[in-house]
Amino acid sequence: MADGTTQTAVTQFFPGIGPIPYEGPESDNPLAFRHYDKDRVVLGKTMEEHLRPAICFWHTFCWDGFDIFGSGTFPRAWHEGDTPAAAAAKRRAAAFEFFTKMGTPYYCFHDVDVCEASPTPDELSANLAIAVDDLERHQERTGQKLLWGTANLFSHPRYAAGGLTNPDPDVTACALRQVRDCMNATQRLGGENYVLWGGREGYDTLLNTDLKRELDQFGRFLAMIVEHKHKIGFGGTILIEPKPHEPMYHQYDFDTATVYGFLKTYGLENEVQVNIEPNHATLAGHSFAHEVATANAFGIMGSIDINCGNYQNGWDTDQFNVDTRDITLAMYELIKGGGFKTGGFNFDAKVRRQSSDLEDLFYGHVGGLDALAKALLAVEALFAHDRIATNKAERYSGWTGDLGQFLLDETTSLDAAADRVMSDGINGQHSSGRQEYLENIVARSLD
Ligand SMILES: [Mn+2]
Repeated sequence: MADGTTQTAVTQFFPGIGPIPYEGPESDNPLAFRHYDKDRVVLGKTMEEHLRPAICFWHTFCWDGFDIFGSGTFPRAWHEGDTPAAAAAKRRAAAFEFFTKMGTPYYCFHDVDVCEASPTPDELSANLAIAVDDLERHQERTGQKLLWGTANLFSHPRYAAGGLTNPDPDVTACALRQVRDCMNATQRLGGENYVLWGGREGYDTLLNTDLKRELDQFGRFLAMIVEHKHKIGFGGTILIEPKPHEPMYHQYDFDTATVYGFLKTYGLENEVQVNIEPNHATLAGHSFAHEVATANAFGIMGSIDINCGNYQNGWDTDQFNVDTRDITLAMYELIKGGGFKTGGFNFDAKVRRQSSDLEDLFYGHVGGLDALAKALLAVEALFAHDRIATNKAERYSGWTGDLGQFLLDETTSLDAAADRVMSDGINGQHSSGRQEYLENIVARSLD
């Protein structure tokens, strides 16, 4: 296969594995969906329309299983090629074969995932342009769509101290060029969002870091990126992905609330939303549902990188999330908030290093998508008699009454509020939060 050409054989990389069918909850076929029936209508939309599932390039098609203690464990045909460019073309072809067999509608990529290693900015621009031509052909051939693209501003050694927050403007200029090229590529491929994950936008020690300057420069360059979006007429949503630490000791996009404060400070809260990741929520000491509810509260709920971490040590292990109860709690908040608009569930998840068979890639994604579908069905069941909402309405009902309205009135002073205690004979009686009752309702929705 020549460089940059489109793979024509349909089953070169995953021989013997056909399209993944929906077989229903009684099926014990490990290569079939038990809950994800993409055309099934749930709460007014199909499962596919609610979940908008996407598969990522990096974990499944770029990573060869290496970790800091050992080399790659995955023998993949698409990691080999006569030239690096030929291997990159194989990687793209293998990815689209996988996407098609999974029957999912979207994919996601970093610029460096889809082309060969490119040491200089000029080489990356040229190689990305060839890759984008090929991605466009694969999209036309398969009907796959791009959920989002992103520039990798953390792997190249020049980004050791960050991209947009680097102390050296030479490095930041390289980062801005990568973002410009990757946003233009995302627009050309019909991408519905553009993501910024600031993995190295942060610091290891304040002894060498001017924190205020770095935050101001992050705000300045994010505004520049937003301006470019409008200049080229890119209709997608710009997303920031919160993460508290790793690889840096402290990262500026700590969690959704921190990102909102940052956006508000630099006047970008109506231009940028968040791409939430459950594993990053865990690292920040939050639950997945907390991050979704917080994003809804601030009006910046954009998209989700679905995965989970290791519950014993909290590491960012990017595992496939099959914890239907945890997902249901977040899905309830997501659907209550109106669900995705341009976002979706991107499987930012990887099989374990010992899971080296081609089938393991399918098992991971099938289980992950079935867990999302089961959670969506659980939310449908919860909504049928929404006792969670009824309980909340009762719990807060005092605020619609006389005292609640009096306290909330902007003309009410602290003295006047305090005096109501004596004049009304109030003693602040506690009433039950009914947590166990509510947890049982969620548990039963999963029966
Ligand atoms: Mn992660």
